[in-house]
Amino acid sequence: MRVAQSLCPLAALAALVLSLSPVRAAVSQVAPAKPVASQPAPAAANRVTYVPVKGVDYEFSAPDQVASGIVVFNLTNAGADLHALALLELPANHTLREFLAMYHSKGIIPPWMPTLGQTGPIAANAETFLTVRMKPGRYILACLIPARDGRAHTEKGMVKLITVK
Ligand SMILES: [Cu+2]
Repeated sequence: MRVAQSLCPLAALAALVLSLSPVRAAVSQVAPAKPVASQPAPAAANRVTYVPVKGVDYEFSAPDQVASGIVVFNLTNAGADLHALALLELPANHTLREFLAMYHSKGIIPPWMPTLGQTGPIAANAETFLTVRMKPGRYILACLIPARDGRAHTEKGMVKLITVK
């Protein structure tokens, strides 16, 4: 009964609108906005961003900045050696230089550096994908594969700092 009562003014309004064509035109212009308002736009957190990453012997070519949300990294191997993509978070109080120093001297990823994900190694002309949810901050793309001479690919330059906004 309460529903019927609350609908009565709407029915009266509808009748009024139908009897006044200029008003009806105004209402029909406003109407399309209603579904948009009732369905909230996807949150920035669920925005999906495609990020091509080209790996060569020995560096990454990738954008310096990436939008936060769901990020799809597409690594393509344009070199001759095997390459992989590891995604590491660089906390605000640490530097890329610190990461490289520890990784090259001790062969470990610093304990203060979270790993978001890593692809397997891929051969020349192959591709692979890494999908992660990223919040704003600084991150490092690194190829953690040792070269034939035993030196890390990062040591040869296969590391890149990116910023997520
Ligand atoms: Cu590599």
